[in-house]
Amino acid sequence: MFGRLTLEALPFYSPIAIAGAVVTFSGFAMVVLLVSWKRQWRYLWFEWLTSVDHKRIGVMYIVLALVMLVRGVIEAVMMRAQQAMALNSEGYLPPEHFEQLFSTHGTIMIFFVAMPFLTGLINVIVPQQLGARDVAFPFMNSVSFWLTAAGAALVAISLVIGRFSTAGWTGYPPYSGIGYSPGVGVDYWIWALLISGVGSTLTGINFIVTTLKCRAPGMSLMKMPMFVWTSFCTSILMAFSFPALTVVAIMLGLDRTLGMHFFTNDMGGNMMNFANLIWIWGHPEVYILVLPAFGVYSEVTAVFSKKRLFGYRSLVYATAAIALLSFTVWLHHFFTMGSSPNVNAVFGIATMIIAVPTGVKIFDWLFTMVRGRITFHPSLLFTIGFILTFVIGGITGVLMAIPPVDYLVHNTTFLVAHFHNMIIPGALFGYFAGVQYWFPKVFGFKLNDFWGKLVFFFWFVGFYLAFMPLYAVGLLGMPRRLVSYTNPDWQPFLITAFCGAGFILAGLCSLFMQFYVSYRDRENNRDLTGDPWDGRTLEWATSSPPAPYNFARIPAVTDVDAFWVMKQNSDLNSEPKPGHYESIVMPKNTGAGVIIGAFSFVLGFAAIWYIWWLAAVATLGAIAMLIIRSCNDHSEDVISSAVVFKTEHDRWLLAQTKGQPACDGKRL
Ligand code: HEM
Ligand SMILES: [Cu+2]
Repeated sequence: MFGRLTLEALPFYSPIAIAGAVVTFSGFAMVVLLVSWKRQWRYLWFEWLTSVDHKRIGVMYIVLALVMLVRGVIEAVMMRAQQAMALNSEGYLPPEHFEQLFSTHGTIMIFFVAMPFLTGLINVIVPQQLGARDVAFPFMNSVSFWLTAAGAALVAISLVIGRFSTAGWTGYPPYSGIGYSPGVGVDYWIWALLISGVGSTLTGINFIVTTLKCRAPGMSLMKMPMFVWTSFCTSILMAFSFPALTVVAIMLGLDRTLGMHFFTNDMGGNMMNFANLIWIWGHPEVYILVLPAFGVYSEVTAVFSKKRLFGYRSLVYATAAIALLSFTVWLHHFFTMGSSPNVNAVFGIATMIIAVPTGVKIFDWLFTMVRGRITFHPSLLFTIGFILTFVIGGITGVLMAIPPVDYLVHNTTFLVAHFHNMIIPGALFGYFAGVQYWFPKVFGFKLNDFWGKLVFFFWFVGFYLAFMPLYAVGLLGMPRRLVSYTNPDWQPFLITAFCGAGFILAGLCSLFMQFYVSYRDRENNRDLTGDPWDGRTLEWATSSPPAPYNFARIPAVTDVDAFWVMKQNSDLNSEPKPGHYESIVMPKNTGAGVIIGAFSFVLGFAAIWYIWWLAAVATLGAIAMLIIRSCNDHSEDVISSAVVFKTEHDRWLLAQTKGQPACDGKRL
């Protein structure tokens, strides 16, 4: 009846596991209680959970990412604490725990922090930058989000019921096979990736179509803002690479449950098939993470230098080149696994070539700032911090692209330092910059500047303290994923790295403090103009927060910096006139997305525990929901022209009384 699920699954085997379960469970209970106490369930359900508005879905993605980031960073600090004290001793974590920690940390950071974060930013901003009212497939967008959330929920519940994988974030067989990992851990990993991965594939498709089909009149491809370009390339990478992940996860699952032997050494299998498949997804994934951040950096440098972006065309071509090349280098992830020297050399050279378009971009950002009128907004600080730091990571990457060098540092902490050096400045800094930059657009008030600078300071300094020592200790020969060691030379580095992790934790706390302080003072930070930074692209032409339909009238575009040109040429602050507006058709909210997500979660959970009847029920439920939704002919609402006019006029009046020009582009 309950498959493998027995009371044994509860975490009474160790105090640390109990603590983890208690924190997870009480966190969840606290949210439920708080919402009930504030009587916000109706609001939450009707306004947020069932929303198909791209802006709300985007915000929910980012909230999910931040919640998971808290867990990811705490796990990181726990690992650093372990290694700081584990010289000639066991430290405080048993090996099995340490293995779960690096596996969940890696899995969470990639799939449930970075992916939802960038997808959230894309969701909020891309339709507005395109001058569109929503994405091409709003309902599919909601499904994508709830699939991602279902995957995250599986990882979260693995803390309470059963255990997570100990096979690392890439789950290489044979260790992840049923022989070496008979428990449910790897199955949790497989199902979390499967479910959220389908969501990412759908997101990719959605934004490819949105970008190609929903641009405002006049916006040719070469007039799209840089963030749209990088998001577009990211979407293409998502749509083409995530299916490989889905396939490899299914194959590993079949190996484990049906004894298929795709990846075993006997019965005709070969684990190199796994390495190839997972990195055919995995390397493009790296660029899925960084490209949207590159887009943010491009927007931020131009706006806070008060200049046109330098080398727009070269940035577009560089982005496309990076996207294309990212599919041609995957084999550098297994240089040491016995390919011929020629094969290694080819992939080594291919890898180094990616540094060229990346270098082009760095120079474009620098030249944008040269002789600009620079404002050191926190988002620009993150950009500058990124440029300084990312170059170091890039150099170590080119180093490791030389196969003989890779043999030396393979599986050492040098590699750990390298990829954090790429991902933290290259992706996370960009997402933070995006939050600092676009927050007033979404919520209608600005973030506190002082705390924003503090967030940057702690993350920046913390990064150097936490990861530069790992380069050094890696060259001294310390392998990665080590629970304890006997070489006293390593310890000072590891203690420094622990302090760095503490700084980063302080940075994360500062971010939440910044949200709190800014919310508390929101009346003073209010922005009614919709354009607090004197922006250049169309998202600043909407009001803040934007009406559900974004643009009362679809703007006409003549330039890359569409809004900038409009501001030069016309009076955007004139009073809205009745008869100026048409009625607007918008999709209605629907619970179908949440319900499909919930069924997927149940499906995953049931399959992990071999509760096959429940898995069948959940699958049928999800399919039934999809069919019911597809038969719904009343999925749209009409907002009449009178309502649109009233909304616009009220906003205009409010801005007039507050003495702020309502430069919201409604009359474009
Ligand atoms: C916030 C600061 C962070 C710290 C202090 C930190 C620390 C660590 C540590 C100690 C490990 C284990 C290293 C080992 O193999 O010995 C690790 C692994 C890893 N981290 Fe982080 N990390 C941080 C942020 C991130 C971020 C933002 C990402 C990605 C978005 C990330 C992705 C990974 C991955 C993929 C692994 C490999 C997991 C594995 O070995 O399977 N980390 N990190
Ligand atoms: Cu790679």
